[in-house]
Amino acid sequence: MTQISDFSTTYKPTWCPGCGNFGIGVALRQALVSLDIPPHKLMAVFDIGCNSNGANWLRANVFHGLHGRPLPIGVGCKLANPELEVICFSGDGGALGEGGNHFLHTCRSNANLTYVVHDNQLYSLTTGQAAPTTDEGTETKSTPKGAPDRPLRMLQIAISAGATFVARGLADDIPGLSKLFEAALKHRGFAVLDVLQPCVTLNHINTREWYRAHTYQLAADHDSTDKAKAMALAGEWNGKIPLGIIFREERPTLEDHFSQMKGKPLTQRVAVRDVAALLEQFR
Ligand SMILES: Cc1ncc(C[n+]2csc(CCOP(=O)(O)OP(=O)(O)O)c2C)c(N)n1
Ligand code: SF4
Repeated sequence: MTQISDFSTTYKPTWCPGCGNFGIGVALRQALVSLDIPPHKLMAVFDIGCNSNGANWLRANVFHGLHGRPLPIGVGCKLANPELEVICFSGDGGALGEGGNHFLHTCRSNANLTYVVHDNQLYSLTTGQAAPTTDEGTETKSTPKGAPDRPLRMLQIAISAGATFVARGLADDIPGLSKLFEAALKHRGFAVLDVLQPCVTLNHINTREWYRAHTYQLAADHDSTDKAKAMALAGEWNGKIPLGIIFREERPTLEDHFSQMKGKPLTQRVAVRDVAALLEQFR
């Protein structure tokens, strides 16, 4: 049986004390244990950002890539070896700014992987510029007179572009978030999980108290197959923000369209090459 300690490395996270990224990391590990997914079966693809500095803290197959680009890397990993559980991680800046195009097209393709967006309403690693999620009028380091643009509603975009599992959780609600992780990992298709994450150092508006006061849990009888209702819920922000599984549907995944994906994973069909000499050139 997989245990939490299986995912431990010798590194300590570099996050500020109280950062919401800690809760996301713990909830993820709990879900992996509960689903008995061991480190060697997990492919974790990280963006660039505070969120993705968690790469050093997770023992698994880990790729720490370019800003905004974890999705195409994750799709490639899944196509090469569908036996891996692929999870990609971004901040809201990486997901909707630098990686916005990849987000749209991964939704369309319904690639069979999970996307976790650490949503703190800012570009945090670069010390607090406005992100595509920042509310209009918010004063930030890059918008001292107030953000001029409208925020993007990530989950509405996800539903309209074709994602087949769309949910939102709170970084501070570890038991609830862990259950959402489990549901997302069990889903066959592109699962988008928006996690509201306090950035205690830079975001003094969307604090953990603010998130608690401005969110509500969807009712147990919420019909997540009702697309029109889901679109309306995914657009709620300026009153109360819904948490839970907002939308879910089943449709063929990207891999289902490729006949060459049938049978053994590609990684087991190609001759294993020793890449040590190649890697040596980049040292
Ligand atoms: C293509 C590219 N653009 C910009 C940067 C600079 N950059 C690095 S991290 C970062 C902010 C990341 O913010 P977000 O994705 O929201 O993650 P957070 O730090 O908030 O977790 C930026 C703009 C970069 N590394 N690469
Ligand atoms: S700056 Fe914000 S997001 Fe980054 S580690 Fe600190 S609290 Fe977390």
